[in-house]
Amino acid sequence: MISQNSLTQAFIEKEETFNAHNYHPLPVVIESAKGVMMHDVEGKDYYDFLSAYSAVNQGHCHPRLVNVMIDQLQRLTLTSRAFHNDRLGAFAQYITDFFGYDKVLPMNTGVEAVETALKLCRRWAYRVKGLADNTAKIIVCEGNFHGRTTGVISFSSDPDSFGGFGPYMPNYILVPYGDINALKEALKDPSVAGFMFEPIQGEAGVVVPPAGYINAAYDACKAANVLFIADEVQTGLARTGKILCCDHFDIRPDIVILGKALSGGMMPVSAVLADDEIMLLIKPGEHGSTFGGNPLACAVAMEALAILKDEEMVLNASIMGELFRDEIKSWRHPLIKEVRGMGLLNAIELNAIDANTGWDICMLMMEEGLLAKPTHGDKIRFAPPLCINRAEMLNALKLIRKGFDTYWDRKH
Ligand code: IF1
Repeated sequence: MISQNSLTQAFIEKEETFNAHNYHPLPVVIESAKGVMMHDVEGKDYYDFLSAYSAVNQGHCHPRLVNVMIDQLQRLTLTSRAFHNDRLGAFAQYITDFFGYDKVLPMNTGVEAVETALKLCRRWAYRVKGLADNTAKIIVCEGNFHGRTTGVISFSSDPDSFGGFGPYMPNYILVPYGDINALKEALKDPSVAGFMFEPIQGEAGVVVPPAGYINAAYDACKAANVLFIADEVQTGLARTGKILCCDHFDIRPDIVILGKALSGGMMPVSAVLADDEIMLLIKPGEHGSTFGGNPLACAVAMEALAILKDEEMVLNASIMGELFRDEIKSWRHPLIKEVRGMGLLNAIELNAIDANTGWDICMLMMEEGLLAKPTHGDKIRFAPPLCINRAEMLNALKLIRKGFDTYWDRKH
């Protein structure tokens, strides 16, 4: 008889022996998943309240995505962009119509799409705004997370992201997130070409900007002839109760960055959306990637977008998110300082007892059968797949409550 968890330990030890130690995962080994549920190697079930950081909005292994991929896999997966393929045009038409932009530039990971947006912004600065070459500046926000390339960490304010990886890319200006006066001051610099932001800062702990900030920021950028660049890699695709988080503010960004759930968590698919005035500034041979816009990615992305609409995930995210926040507020739990978020992108800010409070509560919720992860110690992010139904949400809330109560009882 294998002892409890020895299977888990064996998998973890193998991973630690042969894989880089660039993460600190919860001690659980997942072997399958479906919808909102994940199953570990010990045969235990868990509610997934991370959704692979909002990459699995449609639910794990959605059958429509599996079927579309199996079909495409047996026909064509990759041509590179050296040749046309029969899926890219259909995808480009579908996604530009879906979001209302002239053009899309498909990439793979979120950070590649972020880098693409930054290159488009600089190209626009020199060819349209008229800045001298190599002078363009881009404003970003403190607490940002836009990915982990050396270019993108150059403007991170998190030492864990940028420490020990210098030297850094110049000409980024950091302003406090949500501070409209600081943004307006930075916009006085005539070399500024763009402002890139997350409509809600995910990694920072689901930081929702003050009321009016996004609209005021948009107006200030337009007045300064500066591009408004929304990184919706995590907040987009119905996660916050709108198809794009910027839709809450009736704002149409100049550039939209998408990733993660664009494939429903099946494979890396990302994209940049913009109108012709910006997108056509990149000419043939000036940007791209081996897998960007590959037929398999195009097929799965069209289906992933269609599922969001067909299964009314925008509405469900809004309704289930409100249920989540209302229930948690009703607890008036001593460990909970605040619950915040939009749609199904939420976080609990803790009245932490020590540096491990977030982790320890996540460990206890894991024992109850729910997986979530702390961010920056005193916040726990809760982001289940957008297919979660009322019964599942109420069950999950019971498990969250048990985790919090057990922690509190052990500390008192
Ligand atoms: C990790 C964080 C979340 C993102 C936004 C671009 C990207 C991300 C708003 C880059 C990626 C992921 C990366 C992953 C964990 C996760 C994360 F904790 F790192 F910060 F979600 F908050 N813009 N976020 O959130 O997309 O290149 O990863 O496809 O690196 O640990 P990517």
